[in-house]
Amino acid sequence: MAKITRGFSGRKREHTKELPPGQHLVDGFPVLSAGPTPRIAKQDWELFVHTGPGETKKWTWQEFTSLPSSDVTTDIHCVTSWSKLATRWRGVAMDVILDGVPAEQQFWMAHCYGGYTTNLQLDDLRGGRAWIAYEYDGRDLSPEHGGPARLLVPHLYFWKSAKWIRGFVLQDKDKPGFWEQNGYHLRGDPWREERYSRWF
Ligand SMILES: Nc1nc2c(c(=O)[nH]1)N[C@H]1C(S)=C(S)[C@@H](COP(=O)(O)O)O[C@H]1N2
Ligand SMILES: [Mo]
Repeated sequence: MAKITRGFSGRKREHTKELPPGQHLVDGFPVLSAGPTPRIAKQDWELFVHTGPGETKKWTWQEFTSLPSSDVTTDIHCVTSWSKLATRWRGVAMDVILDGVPAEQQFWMAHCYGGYTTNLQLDDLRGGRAWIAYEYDGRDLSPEHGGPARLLVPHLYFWKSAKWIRGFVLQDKDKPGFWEQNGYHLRGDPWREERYSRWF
């Protein structure tokens, strides 16, 4: 069955491919960083999950890359309105990293090398929809795009996909991260157009 194209614009995909409201496709892969690109050598890289005083899990690069990983092909949507379809990644599912975390531990802050932060709920990090990606398009993730490793949460706007991921800290409630403090939505579902927080 062919898809029905409404109207005739001559522009490809305008009405045939499902994009979230207000989004358009880009060529290439834009780089959006709030500051300079940190360069972290793999031997200095470490990932942590901090749930309380004295309760920190840590992985070195070697330990992290020994965890089971998966290939992910997914669309990504930046709040500045560009989207990219069928991007290819390889990474470790957040289900592996947050294995054993009880459901009550719902609110997390992702922390990055370089200081960027973004808040995420456990329900958005688990269930096979978030990864720590270390390959893009079959190659090591480049520093500009967050290498050695970045968070990938493609069902939320791309600002949630924290580059140069360093770790996760449990929060007692949902608190805004870097962009959220500057007016972006606390959750950021592109299909609901949760771009900005209503308070701003
Ligand atoms: N550490 C860090 N992560 C970040 C950002 C950033 O500035 N610093 N920018 C966010 C934003 S707004 C977007 S759109 C994507 C951009 O990722 P890209 O540069 O790989 O396209 O990274 C997100 N993750
Ligand atoms: Mo963004």
